[in-house]
Amino acid sequence: MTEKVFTFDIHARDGAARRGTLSTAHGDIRTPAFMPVGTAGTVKGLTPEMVRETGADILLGNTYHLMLRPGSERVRRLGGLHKFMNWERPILTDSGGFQVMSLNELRKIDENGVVFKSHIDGKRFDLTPERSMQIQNDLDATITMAFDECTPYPADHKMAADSMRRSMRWAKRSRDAWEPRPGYGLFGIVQGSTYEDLRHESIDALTDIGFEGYAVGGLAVGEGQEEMFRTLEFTTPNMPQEKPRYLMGVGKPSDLVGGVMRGIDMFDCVLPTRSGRNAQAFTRLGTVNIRNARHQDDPRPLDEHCRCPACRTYSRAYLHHLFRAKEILGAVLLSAHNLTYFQDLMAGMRDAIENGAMADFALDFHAAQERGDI
Ligand code: PRF
Ligand code: ZN
Repeated sequence: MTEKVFTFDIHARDGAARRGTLSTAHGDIRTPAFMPVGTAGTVKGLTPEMVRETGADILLGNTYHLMLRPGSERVRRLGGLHKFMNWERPILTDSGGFQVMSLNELRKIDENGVVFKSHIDGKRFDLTPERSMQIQNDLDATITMAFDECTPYPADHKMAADSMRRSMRWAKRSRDAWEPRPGYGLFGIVQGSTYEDLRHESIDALTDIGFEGYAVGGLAVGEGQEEMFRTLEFTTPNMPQEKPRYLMGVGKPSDLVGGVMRGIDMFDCVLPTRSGRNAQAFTRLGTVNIRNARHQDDPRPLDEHCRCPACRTYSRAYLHHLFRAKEILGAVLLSAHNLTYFQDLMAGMRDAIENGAMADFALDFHAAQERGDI
Protein backbone atom coordinates (compact mmCIF):
# COMPACT_ATOMS: atom_id res chain seq x y z
CA MET A 1 0.00 0.00 0.00
CA THR A 2 1.24 3.46 -0.90
CA GLU A 3 1.13 5.81 2.07
CA LYS A 4 -0.56 8.95 0.75
CA VAL A 5 1.65 11.39 2.57
CA PHE A 6 4.61 13.40 1.34
CA THR A 7 7.52 12.87 3.74
CA PHE A 8 11.30 13.05 3.69
CA ASP A 9 13.24 10.86 6.10
CA ILE A 10 16.98 11.25 6.46
CA HIS A 11 18.46 7.89 7.52
CA ALA A 12 22.14 8.81 7.62
CA ARG A 13 24.49 11.76 7.21
CA ASP A 14 28.16 11.85 6.30
CA GLY A 15 29.59 15.36 6.38
CA ALA A 16 27.07 17.46 4.47
CA ALA A 17 25.86 14.42 2.48
CA ARG A 18 22.50 12.88 3.33
CA ARG A 19 20.96 9.44 2.68
CA GLY A 20 17.17 9.61 2.68
CA THR A 21 13.81 8.42 1.44
CA LEU A 22 11.25 10.73 -0.11
CA SER A 23 7.81 9.10 0.16
CA THR A 24 5.05 10.20 -2.20
CA ALA A 25 1.62 9.24 -3.50
CA HIS A 26 3.36 7.35 -6.32
CA GLY A 27 5.99 5.56 -4.26
CA ASP A 28 9.37 6.09 -2.62
CA ILE A 29 12.47 7.81 -3.96
CA ARG A 30 15.84 6.76 -2.59
CA THR A 31 18.10 9.79 -2.14
CA PRO A 32 20.57 11.00 -3.28
CA ALA A 33 18.59 10.43 -6.50
CA PHE A 34 19.20 11.02 -10.18
CA MET A 35 16.09 11.73 -12.26
CA PRO A 36 16.25 10.78 -15.95
CA VAL A 37 14.71 13.43 -18.18
CA GLY A 38 11.49 12.46 -19.96
CA THR A 39 10.91 15.82 -21.63
CA ALA A 40 8.05 15.01 -23.98
CA GLY A 41 6.51 12.10 -22.09
CA THR A 42 9.33 9.70 -22.92
CA VAL A 43 12.90 9.13 -21.81
CA LYS A 44 14.18 9.26 -25.37
CA GLY A 45 14.84 5.82 -26.83
CA LEU A 46 13.83 3.74 -23.80
CA THR A 47 10.60 2.13 -22.62
CA PRO A 48 9.61 2.82 -18.99
CA GLU A 49 10.50 -0.80 -18.17
CA MET A 50 14.03 -0.19 -19.44
CA VAL A 51 14.26 3.06 -17.47
CA ARG A 52 13.17 1.29 -14.29
CA GLU A 53 15.72 -1.45 -14.97
CA THR A 54 18.49 1.19 -14.85
CA GLY A 55 17.44 1.87 -11.23
CA ALA A 56 15.44 5.10 -11.55
CA ASP A 57 12.78 5.84 -8.89
CA ILE A 58 11.49 9.09 -10.44
CA LEU A 59 11.41 10.83 -13.82
CA LEU A 60 11.38 14.48 -14.80
CA GLY A 61 8.77 15.80 -17.23
CA ASN A 62 8.43 19.24 -18.82
CA THR A 63 5.49 21.65 -18.62
CA TYR A 64 6.78 23.56 -21.65
CA HIS A 65 6.94 20.65 -24.09
CA LEU A 66 3.77 18.92 -22.93
CA MET A 67 1.64 22.11 -22.93
CA LEU A 68 2.55 22.60 -26.60
CA ARG A 69 2.12 18.95 -27.56
CA PRO A 70 -0.06 17.00 -26.83
CA GLY A 71 -1.52 19.69 -24.49
CA SER A 72 -1.96 19.31 -20.74
CA GLU A 73 -5.76 19.09 -20.87
CA ARG A 74 -5.51 16.16 -23.23
CA VAL A 75 -3.08 14.43 -20.86
CA ARG A 76 -5.50 15.10 -17.99
CA ARG A 77 -8.43 13.63 -19.95
CA LEU A 78 -6.30 10.57 -20.69
CA GLY A 79 -5.71 9.99 -16.98
CA GLY A 80 -2.55 12.00 -16.30
CA LEU A 81 1.07 11.71 -17.35
CA HIS A 82 1.79 8.56 -15.30
CA LYS A 83 -0.89 6.61 -17.11
CA PHE A 84 -0.30 8.31 -20.48
CA MET A 85 3.39 7.30 -20.57
CA ASN A 86 3.05 4.10 -18.51
CA TRP A 87 5.24 5.24 -15.60
CA GLU A 88 3.23 4.78 -12.40
CA ARG A 89 6.11 5.89 -10.15
CA PRO A 90 6.84 9.49 -9.11
CA ILE A 91 7.17 12.24 -11.71
CA LEU A 92 8.59 15.71 -11.08
CA THR A 93 7.67 18.36 -13.63
CA ASP A 94 9.65 21.52 -14.30
CA SER A 95 7.54 24.65 -14.40
CA GLY A 96 8.28 25.80 -17.96
CA GLY A 97 9.89 29.23 -17.64
CA PHE A 98 13.43 27.92 -17.93
CA GLN A 99 12.59 25.95 -21.08
CA VAL A 100 10.72 28.89 -22.70
CA MET A 101 13.69 31.17 -22.14
CA SER A 102 16.32 28.70 -23.31
CA LEU A 103 14.45 27.06 -26.23
CA ASN A 104 12.13 29.76 -27.62
CA GLU A 105 13.26 32.95 -29.33
CA LEU A 106 9.74 34.37 -29.70
CA ARG A 107 9.07 35.26 -26.04
CA LYS A 108 8.46 38.25 -23.80
CA ILE A 109 8.84 38.21 -20.02
CA ASP A 110 7.26 40.65 -17.57
CA GLU A 111 5.97 40.70 -14.00
CA ASN A 112 2.95 38.59 -14.91
CA GLY A 113 4.90 35.81 -16.62
CA VAL A 114 6.08 34.81 -20.09
CA VAL A 115 4.25 35.13 -23.41
CA PHE A 116 5.59 33.09 -26.30
CA LYS A 117 4.77 31.58 -29.67
CA SER A 118 4.78 27.84 -30.26
CA HIS A 119 7.58 26.61 -32.51
CA ILE A 120 5.13 23.96 -33.72
CA ASP A 121 2.24 26.07 -35.09
CA GLY A 122 3.00 29.71 -34.15
CA LYS A 123 0.11 29.78 -31.65
CA ARG A 124 0.41 32.24 -28.75
CA PHE A 125 0.80 30.85 -25.23
CA ASP A 126 0.90 32.48 -21.80
CA LEU A 127 2.82 30.99 -18.95
CA THR A 128 2.26 32.51 -15.53
CA PRO A 129 2.75 31.03 -12.06
CA GLU A 130 -0.99 30.27 -11.95
CA ARG A 131 -1.09 28.68 -15.40
CA SER A 132 2.06 26.64 -14.70
CA MET A 133 0.47 25.23 -11.51
CA GLN A 134 -2.68 24.36 -13.45
CA ILE A 135 -0.70 22.58 -16.19
CA GLN A 136 1.40 20.61 -13.70
CA ASN A 137 -1.84 19.69 -11.90
CA ASP A 138 -3.35 18.52 -15.23
CA LEU A 139 -0.25 16.39 -15.77
CA ASP A 140 -0.72 14.96 -12.25
CA ALA A 141 2.89 15.76 -11.28
CA THR A 142 3.91 14.13 -8.02
CA ILE A 143 6.31 17.02 -7.47
CA THR A 144 5.41 20.40 -8.94
CA MET A 145 8.08 23.07 -9.38
CA ALA A 146 7.35 26.71 -8.60
CA PHE A 147 7.40 29.06 -11.58
CA ASP A 148 10.70 30.95 -11.66
CA GLU A 149 13.17 32.79 -13.83
CA CYS A 150 16.59 31.21 -14.25
CA THR A 151 18.80 34.30 -14.03
CA PRO A 152 21.18 34.32 -17.02
CA TYR A 153 24.90 34.11 -16.25
CA PRO A 154 26.78 36.32 -15.82
CA ALA A 155 24.47 38.84 -14.13
CA ASP A 156 25.58 41.87 -12.14
CA HIS A 157 24.31 42.17 -8.57
CA LYS A 158 21.35 44.41 -9.41
CA MET A 159 20.18 42.24 -12.32
CA ALA A 160 20.50 39.11 -10.18
CA ALA A 161 18.64 40.75 -7.27
CA ASP A 162 15.76 42.03 -9.44
CA SER A 163 15.42 38.65 -11.17
CA MET A 164 15.57 36.69 -7.90
CA ARG A 165 12.99 38.97 -6.20
CA ARG A 166 10.59 38.49 -9.11
CA SER A 167 11.06 34.71 -8.80
CA MET A 168 10.23 35.02 -5.10
CA ARG A 169 6.98 36.89 -5.92
CA TRP A 170 6.24 34.14 -8.44
CA ALA A 171 7.02 31.52 -5.77
CA LYS A 172 4.33 33.03 -3.54
CA ARG A 173 1.85 33.08 -6.45
CA SER A 174 2.78 29.45 -7.18
CA ARG A 175 2.16 28.42 -3.57
CA ASP A 176 -1.23 30.22 -3.57
CA ALA A 177 -2.32 28.62 -6.87
CA TRP A 178 -1.08 25.07 -6.21
CA GLU A 179 -3.76 22.61 -5.10
CA PRO A 180 -2.52 20.51 -2.19
CA ARG A 181 -3.19 16.77 -2.41
CA PRO A 182 -1.99 14.02 -0.05
CA GLY A 183 1.33 12.58 -1.19
CA TYR A 184 2.04 15.44 -3.58
CA GLY A 185 4.52 18.28 -3.09
CA LEU A 186 5.49 21.73 -4.34
CA PHE A 187 9.16 22.75 -4.45
CA GLY A 188 10.41 26.36 -4.28
CA ILE A 189 13.47 27.34 -6.32
CA VAL A 190 16.36 29.31 -4.80
CA GLN A 191 17.84 31.89 -7.20
CA GLY A 192 20.41 34.66 -6.69
CA SER A 193 23.14 33.77 -9.20
CA THR A 194 26.55 33.40 -7.52
CA TYR A 195 25.93 36.08 -4.83
CA GLU A 196 25.90 34.91 -1.22
CA ASP A 197 23.63 37.68 0.10
CA LEU A 198 21.07 37.05 -2.66
CA ARG A 199 21.04 33.27 -2.18
CA HIS A 200 20.42 33.85 1.55
CA GLU A 201 17.66 36.38 0.84
CA SER A 202 16.05 33.90 -1.58
CA ILE A 203 16.14 31.06 0.96
CA ASP A 204 14.56 33.34 3.59
CA ALA A 205 11.78 34.36 1.19
CA LEU A 206 11.04 30.73 0.24
CA THR A 207 11.12 29.36 3.79
CA ASP A 208 8.73 32.13 4.88
CA ILE A 209 6.29 30.84 2.25
CA GLY A 210 7.03 27.18 3.07
CA PHE A 211 7.51 24.34 0.56
CA GLU A 212 7.73 20.54 0.65
CA GLY A 213 11.20 20.77 -0.90
CA TYR A 214 13.71 23.34 -2.12
CA ALA A 215 15.58 23.44 -5.41
CA VAL A 216 18.75 25.31 -6.28
CA GLY A 217 18.20 26.96 -9.68
CA GLY A 218 20.34 29.28 -11.73
CA LEU A 219 23.44 27.07 -11.67
CA ALA A 220 25.11 25.04 -14.44
CA VAL A 221 24.45 28.00 -16.72
CA GLY A 222 28.07 28.69 -17.70
CA GLU A 223 29.69 29.55 -14.37
CA GLY A 224 31.85 26.40 -14.27
CA GLN A 225 32.13 23.66 -11.68
CA GLU A 226 34.36 25.54 -9.25
CA GLU A 227 31.97 28.51 -9.08
CA MET A 228 28.95 26.20 -8.85
CA PHE A 229 30.51 24.34 -5.90
CA ARG A 230 31.48 27.64 -4.23
CA THR A 231 27.86 28.81 -4.57
CA LEU A 232 26.50 25.54 -3.17
CA GLU A 233 28.83 25.87 -0.17
CA PHE A 234 27.13 29.06 1.00
CA THR A 235 23.65 27.99 -0.16
CA THR A 236 22.85 24.47 1.11
CA PRO A 237 23.89 25.12 4.76
CA ASN A 238 21.15 27.79 4.91
CA MET A 239 18.44 25.62 3.35
CA PRO A 240 15.98 23.75 5.60
CA GLN A 241 17.76 20.70 6.99
CA GLU A 242 14.71 18.43 7.02
CA LYS A 243 13.50 19.02 3.45
CA PRO A 244 14.77 17.55 0.17
CA ARG A 245 17.18 19.69 -1.88
CA TYR A 246 17.26 19.47 -5.65
CA LEU A 247 20.03 20.87 -7.89
CA MET A 248 18.32 21.59 -11.22
CA GLY A 249 19.81 20.52 -14.55
CA VAL A 250 22.97 18.95 -13.09
CA GLY A 251 25.07 17.31 -14.24
CA LYS A 252 28.13 15.29 -15.18
CA PRO A 253 29.30 12.51 -12.84
CA SER A 254 31.81 14.71 -10.98
CA ASP A 255 29.05 17.34 -10.46
CA LEU A 256 26.84 14.67 -8.87
CA VAL A 257 29.58 13.54 -6.48
CA GLY A 258 30.47 17.14 -5.60
CA GLY A 259 26.80 18.08 -5.27
CA VAL A 260 26.05 15.21 -2.87
CA MET A 261 29.10 16.18 -0.76
CA ARG A 262 27.62 19.68 -0.55
CA GLY A 263 24.22 18.51 0.68
CA ILE A 264 22.17 17.94 -2.50
CA ASP A 265 19.59 15.12 -2.52
CA MET A 266 18.22 15.19 -6.09
CA PHE A 267 19.54 15.87 -9.59
CA ASP A 268 18.29 15.76 -13.19
CA CYS A 269 20.16 16.09 -16.46
CA VAL A 270 19.79 15.19 -20.13
CA LEU A 271 23.49 14.28 -20.26
CA PRO A 272 23.25 10.46 -20.02
CA THR A 273 20.53 10.18 -22.66
CA ARG A 274 21.70 13.00 -24.96
CA SER A 275 25.31 11.76 -24.85
CA GLY A 276 24.12 8.21 -25.40
CA ARG A 277 22.39 9.25 -28.61
CA ASN A 278 25.64 10.95 -29.58
CA ALA A 279 27.87 7.84 -29.09
CA GLN A 280 29.42 9.10 -25.83
CA ALA A 281 29.50 6.57 -22.98
CA PHE A 282 30.14 7.34 -19.31
CA THR A 283 32.09 4.72 -17.38
CA ARG A 284 33.97 4.27 -14.10
CA LEU A 285 37.13 5.08 -16.04
CA GLY A 286 35.89 8.23 -17.75
CA THR A 287 34.08 8.92 -21.03
CA VAL A 288 34.55 7.13 -24.30
CA ASN A 289 33.24 7.84 -27.80
CA ILE A 290 32.25 4.51 -29.26
CA ARG A 291 32.46 5.91 -32.82
CA ASN A 292 36.24 6.10 -32.43
CA ALA A 293 37.98 3.75 -34.90
CA ARG A 294 39.94 2.03 -32.10
CA HIS A 295 36.74 0.19 -31.13
CA GLN A 296 35.96 -1.34 -34.53
CA ASP A 297 37.67 -4.70 -33.87
CA ASP A 298 37.28 -4.75 -30.07
CA PRO A 299 35.33 -7.84 -28.88
CA ARG A 300 35.22 -6.66 -25.23
CA PRO A 301 32.14 -5.07 -23.64
CA LEU A 302 32.12 -1.34 -23.00
CA ASP A 303 32.54 -2.04 -19.27
CA GLU A 304 32.89 -5.63 -18.10
CA HIS A 305 31.60 -4.67 -14.64
CA CYS A 306 28.44 -2.95 -15.92
CA ARG A 307 25.08 -4.74 -15.52
CA CYS A 308 23.33 -2.92 -18.41
CA PRO A 309 22.01 -4.70 -21.55
CA ALA A 310 24.68 -3.09 -23.75
CA CYS A 311 27.54 -4.37 -21.60
CA ARG A 312 26.03 -7.76 -20.75
CA THR A 313 25.35 -8.67 -24.34
CA TYR A 314 27.30 -6.70 -26.92
CA SER A 315 30.88 -5.92 -27.92
CA ARG A 316 32.41 -2.49 -28.40
CA ALA A 317 32.87 -3.48 -32.06
CA TYR A 318 29.12 -4.05 -32.44
CA LEU A 319 28.18 -0.80 -30.66
CA HIS A 320 30.72 1.00 -32.87
CA HIS A 321 29.14 -0.56 -35.94
CA LEU A 322 25.62 0.50 -34.90
CA PHE A 323 26.68 4.16 -34.66
CA ARG A 324 28.67 4.05 -37.90
CA ALA A 325 25.64 2.53 -39.64
CA LYS A 326 23.31 5.09 -38.00
CA GLU A 327 21.22 2.28 -36.51
CA ILE A 328 18.84 3.47 -33.76
CA LEU A 329 19.72 0.50 -31.53
CA GLY A 330 23.08 2.16 -30.88
CA ALA A 331 21.37 5.16 -29.28
CA VAL A 332 19.04 2.87 -27.32
CA LEU A 333 21.88 0.76 -25.91
CA LEU A 334 24.16 3.65 -24.99
CA SER A 335 21.26 5.55 -23.37
CA ALA A 336 20.52 2.47 -21.25
CA HIS A 337 24.20 2.09 -20.41
CA ASN A 338 24.66 5.75 -19.43
CA LEU A 339 21.54 5.81 -17.26
CA THR A 340 22.67 2.58 -15.59
CA TYR A 341 26.07 4.16 -14.92
CA PHE A 342 24.44 7.28 -13.41
CA GLN A 343 22.06 5.21 -11.26
CA ASP A 344 24.86 2.94 -10.04
CA LEU A 345 26.92 6.02 -9.19
CA MET A 346 24.01 7.30 -7.05
CA ALA A 347 23.57 3.85 -5.45
CA GLY A 348 27.30 3.82 -4.66
CA MET A 349 26.99 7.20 -2.97
CA ARG A 350 23.91 6.08 -0.99
CA ASP A 351 25.87 3.08 0.31
CA ALA A 352 28.92 5.21 1.04
CA ILE A 353 26.87 7.71 3.08
CA GLU A 354 25.30 4.87 5.08
CA ASN A 355 28.79 3.54 5.80
CA GLY A 356 30.31 6.92 6.64
CA ALA A 357 32.61 6.46 3.64
CA MET A 358 31.59 9.30 1.32
CA ALA A 359 35.02 11.01 1.35
CA ASP A 360 36.76 7.75 0.37
CA PHE A 361 34.12 7.12 -2.27
CA ALA A 362 34.87 10.52 -3.82
CA LEU A 363 38.64 9.89 -3.77
CA ASP A 364 38.20 6.50 -5.46
CA PHE A 365 35.78 8.01 -7.98
CA HIS A 366 38.22 10.74 -9.01
CA ALA A 367 41.21 8.38 -9.13
CA ALA A 368 39.34 5.99 -11.45
CA GLN A 369 37.99 8.77 -13.67
CA GLU A 370 41.47 10.21 -14.10
CA ARG A 371 42.97 6.88 -15.14
CA GLY A 372 40.84 7.22 -18.23
CA ASP A 373 42.08 3.97 -19.79
CA ILE A 374 38.71 2.83 -21.01
N1 PRF B 1 14.90 26.85 -13.00
C1 PRF B 1 14.03 25.92 -13.49
N2 PRF B 1 14.45 24.85 -14.18
C2 PRF B 1 15.78 24.71 -14.39
C3 PRF B 1 16.71 25.62 -13.91
C4 PRF B 1 16.27 26.76 -13.17
O1 PRF B 1 17.03 27.63 -12.71
C5 PRF B 1 17.98 25.14 -14.30
C6 PRF B 1 19.29 25.75 -14.04
N3 PRF B 1 20.36 24.87 -14.26
C7 PRF B 1 17.75 23.94 -15.00
N4 PRF B 1 16.42 23.70 -15.05
N5 PRF B 1 12.72 26.08 -13.28
ZN1 ZN C 1 26.78 -0.82 -19.51
